[in-house]
Amino acid sequence: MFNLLAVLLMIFNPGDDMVIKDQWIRPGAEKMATALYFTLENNGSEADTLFAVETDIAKMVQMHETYSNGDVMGMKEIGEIIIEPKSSVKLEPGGKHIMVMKLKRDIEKGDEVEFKLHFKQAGKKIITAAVRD
Ligand SMILES: [Cu+2]
Repeated sequence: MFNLLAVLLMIFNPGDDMVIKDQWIRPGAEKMATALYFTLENNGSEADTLFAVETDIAKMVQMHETYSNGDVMGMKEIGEIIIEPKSSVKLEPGGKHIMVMKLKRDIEKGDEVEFKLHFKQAGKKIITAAVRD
């Protein structure tokens, strides 16, 4: 009986296949930009896509990827992040990140900031990121 319930929960809660962990955000000053990082772990059997990130603390949020072209380093907007089944994607300094722009207030070490992540399969997920360097 318990196993049946577990199976039913798995079927009707596909969102649980997506685990978001190790989230953190750098400090930032009002009107400036900062970056959010986390690891996405897709335990499901289908690929999933992160297509939007929202927060109340900034006027604009984009998904970015860092690139290097010879000696030139830059970053560009990517429209989505795809997480293949049974694999994970790590956002980290020098790689993919969430650019949090036009901050509405200062965020400082020790603060916690809430974000909403939108996935095609897993739906909406809310995370709380600690502010640190
Ligand atoms: Cu960026």
